[in-house]
Amino acid sequence: MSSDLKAALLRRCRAMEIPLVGVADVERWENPPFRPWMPEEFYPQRIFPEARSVIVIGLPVHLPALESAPSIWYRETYLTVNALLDQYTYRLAEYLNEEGYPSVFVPRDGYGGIGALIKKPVAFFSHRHAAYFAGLGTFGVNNMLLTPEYGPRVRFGSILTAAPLPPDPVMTEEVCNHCMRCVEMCPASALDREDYPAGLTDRGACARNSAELEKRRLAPCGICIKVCPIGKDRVFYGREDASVYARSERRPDLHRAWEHVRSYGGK
Ligand code: B12
Repeated sequence: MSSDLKAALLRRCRAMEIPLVGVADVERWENPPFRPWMPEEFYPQRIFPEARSVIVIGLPVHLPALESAPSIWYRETYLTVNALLDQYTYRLAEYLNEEGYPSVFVPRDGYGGIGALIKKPVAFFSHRHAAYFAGLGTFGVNNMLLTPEYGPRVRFGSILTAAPLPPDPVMTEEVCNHCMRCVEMCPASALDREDYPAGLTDRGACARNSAELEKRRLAPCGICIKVCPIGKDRVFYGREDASVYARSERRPDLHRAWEHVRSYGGK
């Protein structure tokens, strides 16, 4: 196990303003934490047989931009975070390659447009399961990985590496508080009240809603992550009261701002 390499990697991440980083060893996929579990073909060591560890990074989605969703502001934020995830994970993989450990980055999404998802709503590798094993959070009713720092308002990217790095502990305390705001406010009624993975997203309904928004260049939807009350980002931005999305009288100033943003930039 190389603790020095891990320390050097964490220093690099800090220098790149990456707030969340975790490491999982690939054996964790062999011991499913819940059922149903994914087929073995999705395990990192099946995709890249040299893999010994998976490094997962998380970049936050800024809550005030997301709050205007669906909007061009959130869409552009999402695209920017995606581009950074790909670039950072590529660069970290290259660093590990230079250090002599064969490594690859996995693109943050891995599908060719919403049409591909409507046909087959799964990607070849799951970043949120990797983030779970890397100790970054636990699954919420909205099917997302919730982190104490940003709730579900964080996007993940992963690096599969031959480097045997010391893994981080898996988080045991549940982060979701089962408030059900995500279920109640989903515009596609795609979520149910059961915990993940018993209550899986109705992927078809979610993807079709996204396809409609895409026609107006306003995808993704983002509502199930904006209404989640969990996350220190809420305190940071002064948004502790997550009831404001359903009750405009609580923050008319914010509702006016969101209406303004939404009325520009879409088709
Ligand atoms: C496909 C996809 C979608 C699809 C389908 C969602 C889905 N599959 O649940 C759509 C378009 C609907 C979607 C929507 C959203 N997504 Co999305 N999406 C993905 C993507 C590209 C792949 C997900 C995937 O395939 N997972 C793999 C399988 C293993 O997971 P699973 O589907 O839950 O499977 C379980 C069970 O089905 C069971 N199982 C039983 N039998 C079988 C059989 C097979 C073949 C499989 C695979 C599994 C299986 O095993 C699994 C383990 O429990 C990932 C990026 C990535 N590559 O990871 C982002 C990702 C999951 N999305 C993300 C986000 C944020 C969203 C949205 C909020 C939209 C947005 N960006 O604003 C919404 C939220 C929807 C919701 N509440 O669920 C983030 C999540 C971040 C987080 N904090 O958790 C990700 C990780 C992107 C990223 N790089 O950060 N998404």
